[in-house]
Amino acid sequence: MPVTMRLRVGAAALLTLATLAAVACSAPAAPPASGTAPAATNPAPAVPAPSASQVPAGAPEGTAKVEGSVQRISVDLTKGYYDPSVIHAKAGVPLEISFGQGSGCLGSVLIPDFSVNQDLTNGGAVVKLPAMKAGEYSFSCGMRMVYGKIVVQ
Ligand SMILES: [Cu+2]
Repeated sequence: MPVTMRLRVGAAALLTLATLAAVACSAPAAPPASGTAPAATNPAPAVPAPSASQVPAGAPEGTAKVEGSVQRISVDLTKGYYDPSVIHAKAGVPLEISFGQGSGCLGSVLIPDFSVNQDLTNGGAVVKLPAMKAGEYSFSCGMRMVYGKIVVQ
């Protein structure tokens, strides 16, 4: 019996830690149980739209520049999000994205469709993607908290 007790206490402590971690990660979680909502950094829109692509509306956009047989674009991370967050690119042309230095939350970038998991903490990195078909390809920070997408046309 005492073992069971200890396990229960341990599980409760883990749950508390998980809750704290979720709050620290700032992703909008379950609505607060009681009336007073915690102060949010950004006032949340009245109707949050959970969509496949989690790039916020009005996020900065940019278009990759075709240079010979590749297209290139630079993405700045110094503001705590991807600038641009929406990258417009041409189908059928390899794309090189030059991600700037990232730290903390933005210390790595994931592009699941191309199995990219790139560290950005040593001055950033150039991620080379193959020629793509038309479509949308999302990318995010390592914790999947900050999102961007590549829109290929
Ligand atoms: Cu993150």
